[in-house]
Amino acid sequence: MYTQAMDTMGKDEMRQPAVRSADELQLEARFNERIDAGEFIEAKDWMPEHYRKTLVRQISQHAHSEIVGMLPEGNWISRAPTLKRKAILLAKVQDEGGHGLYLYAAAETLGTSRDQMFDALHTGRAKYSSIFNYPTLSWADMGTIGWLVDGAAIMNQVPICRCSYAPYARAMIRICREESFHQRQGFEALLTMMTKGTPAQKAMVQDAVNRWWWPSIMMFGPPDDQSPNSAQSMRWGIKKFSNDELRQKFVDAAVDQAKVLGVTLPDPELKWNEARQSNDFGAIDWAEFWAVIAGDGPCNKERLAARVKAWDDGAWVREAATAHARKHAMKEAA
Ligand code: BYC
Repeated sequence: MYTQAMDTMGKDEMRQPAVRSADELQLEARFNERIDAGEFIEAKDWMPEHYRKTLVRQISQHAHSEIVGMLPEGNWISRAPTLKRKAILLAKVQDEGGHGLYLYAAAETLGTSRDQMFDALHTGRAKYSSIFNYPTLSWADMGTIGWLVDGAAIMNQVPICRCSYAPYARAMIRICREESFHQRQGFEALLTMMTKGTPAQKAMVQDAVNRWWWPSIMMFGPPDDQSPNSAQSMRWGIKKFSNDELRQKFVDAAVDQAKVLGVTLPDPELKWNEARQSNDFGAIDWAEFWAVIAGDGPCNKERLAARVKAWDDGAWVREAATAHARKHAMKEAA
């Protein structure tokens, strides 16, 4: 089961802090004032334990998502249709590895080691984004992941560039620039297939969009009234918008982009609402979402097994690097 968050405390404990001393209450009041004033919190600043744990939970899940997110696309590197597409895909997957590393480094500033985070991932205690538990069945999935999955990621992540924890905010600035390139290359790949492709290629794009649409809008997380972490994370400026607000912004942007591409979004209830100045959309299958994050998605076991194998296969590299560092340190000391 891949269901537990990156915390050592139980959920109730996480949400109801223990009795605190007068000093601690004062520190917390000062911390809240800084948050209210829109100040950034740095790694060495005092912070409530729950704030620290919430950040470790979110940042480590985010880092794992980047690393696991390399797998569905890695599957297509050797089958890219042209050298140009192969080079783009290689660069994109490599960027995602880099994003994972910035994020692990940001989480480490909060006192959790990379080994602890990897252990939580490999033993199924940590979550990663639901979206990466779906299979990539055709080349059009590469373009669709860029367009929809990276598009959803940007919508969610741009506000994090202004989140209250400075090391996370700084990491997100570079990540968002690269994600923006990822989204555009996906859109451009799909546009090429839709404007210059054969009927079979156009059908392949539509099929990919049909399969990725609903999982993409699930990426924003459960509806606000079923999101246990949102209220506190928004209070602390970790989240700037709620899950439903970001989902709505994404749907509105995607509807216009789908028109340019000439694809149909697979939701018969998708319709412009003049009064709300937004698109209404059909009911999301939340049972599917909860099943996927509980470990029962189409590819959960395969993804986790691939990560564990990569870790085990890399043991000799870690040992060699450690031995080299030790030798280097001994030489320096001598
Ligand atoms: N998948 O109270 P809630 C990317 C969990 S993109 C799995 O609303 P929160 C990439 C949630 O963790 C993807 N689990 O939580 C793109 C919580 O469980 P725990 C990564 C999910 O934290 C392209 C429970 O459900 N992006 O990296 O307030 C290529 C209740 O939810 C999901 C980020 O991580 C989900 N979709 O809000 C390569 C962005 N949604 O922890 C890579 C940063 C919810 O209590 N993260 N859950 O056991 C965030 O913005 C927030 O953490 C979320 C969830 C909006 C995702």
